[in-house]
Amino acid sequence: MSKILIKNGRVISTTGVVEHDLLIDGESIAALGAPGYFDAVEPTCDRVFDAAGKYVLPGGIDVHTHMELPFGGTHASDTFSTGSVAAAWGGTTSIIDFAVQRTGERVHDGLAAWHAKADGQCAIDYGFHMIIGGVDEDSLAAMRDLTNNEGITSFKLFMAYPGVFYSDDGQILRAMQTASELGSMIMMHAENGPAIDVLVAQALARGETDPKYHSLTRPVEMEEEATFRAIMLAKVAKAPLYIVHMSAKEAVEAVAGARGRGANVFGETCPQYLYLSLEEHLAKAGFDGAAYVCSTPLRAHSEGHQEALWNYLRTNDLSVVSTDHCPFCMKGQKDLGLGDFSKIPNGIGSVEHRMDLLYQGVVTGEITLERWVEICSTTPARMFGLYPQKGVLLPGSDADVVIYDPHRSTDISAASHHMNMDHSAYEGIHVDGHVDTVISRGSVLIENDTFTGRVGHGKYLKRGLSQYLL
Ligand code: DUC
Ligand code: ZN
Ligand code: ZN
Repeated sequence: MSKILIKNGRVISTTGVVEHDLLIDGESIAALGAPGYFDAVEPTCDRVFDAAGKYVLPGGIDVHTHMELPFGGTHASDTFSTGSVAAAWGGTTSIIDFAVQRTGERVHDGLAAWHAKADGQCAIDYGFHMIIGGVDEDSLAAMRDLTNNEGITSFKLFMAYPGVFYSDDGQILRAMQTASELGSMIMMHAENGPAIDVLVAQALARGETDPKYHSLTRPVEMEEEATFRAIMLAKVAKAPLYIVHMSAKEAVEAVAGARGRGANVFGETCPQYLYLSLEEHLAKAGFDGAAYVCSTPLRAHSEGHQEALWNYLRTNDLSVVSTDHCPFCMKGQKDLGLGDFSKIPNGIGSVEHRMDLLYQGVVTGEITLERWVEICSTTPARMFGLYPQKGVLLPGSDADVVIYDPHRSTDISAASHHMNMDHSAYEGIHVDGHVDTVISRGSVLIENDTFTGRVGHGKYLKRGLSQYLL
């Protein structure tokens, strides 16, 4: 059992920033104390990190990743191994990935396949949500078993992608009723898929094939309408509802309205919706915009979505920032959609950059340090039943710790990132701040710009019910 002392740092929690030293014993946090409090035990420590001038925060938790997801005629290009190492580089010490039940498949078979992919392959701890791709008696029974026995307490449903993951309103209601009975969380991809499919076919018939039509055929109204419908169905079923990857301000307005009425409705957004846009990225000349095809789509900057999303992050109508990490290479994957935007695999990879990109919100005054930690670590832990094991630096919590250096900077580039992608959606972006040291359950994963961790270190996280309900 090794002992680690982190001294002279500024420890960030949701409630403030304090100068505290932190003692790690084995895999857990042993104690926090005023600067110098652990001087007497320092000689007995195996490692001592001087965090003077740096921040000390709970490891990031990215609750929305898709490692190796079969999608769009190919597979997301990060394995659990490459993706979890990349996450560690970026200060993320836990992920919750989406295990998949495809239409026609049994939930338990889909789950077993996901365990087989991840087992022994992760550098950081990981849990699963379950995508329910076919709501029927079998899958509803499986929801009960997963919640009660497997530590999977959240289920994603799709109002989009007919023929792939889509559920109709009746199926959604039934799954929500089951979630209500169990206390589990419904996660919703809220876009009106059948209507979008009509708009896509019409655009293609007009010869509109460039990547930008991906967004133009998924207008704001399709996200807004589906979000509102999901909220109404959840109200009828009395189920908690978490809307994933929100990009349209009008849709978040619907979440804010429901929250104002006291409903257990929560919103998540992703860095791409805070920083990237239809005009500047998706509409790039030629096929370059394909890099930015994801769903929900990037929105028009001129419509004010980015400003509104930052504001909703401050008001907690958006409670979590995840990445929806779903990487595809340009060559051999995104190029499946050359000449037909609807065949471009949907997804952006950024599991490595979430903590840095959100820290930019602190630098630019959009959010406080406390809010940074809250939306990237503490709320994700509470929302998905991992608190206080994760998401907080308290005695007894897992020693998942990031030392963050606000005096260094990071240049994001495919040439230096660790994700298995031949491009970066954030190529050339310069961010203030740099992940200095990353510790996962007392093991040092990153220090001195070197990965010192181990694939296989990461453990499966059996989660409890949400601790975030109103
Ligand atoms: N959206 C994406 O962009 N990729 C994967 C699935 C999804 O809903
Ligand atoms: Zn989705
Ligand atoms: Zn997703």
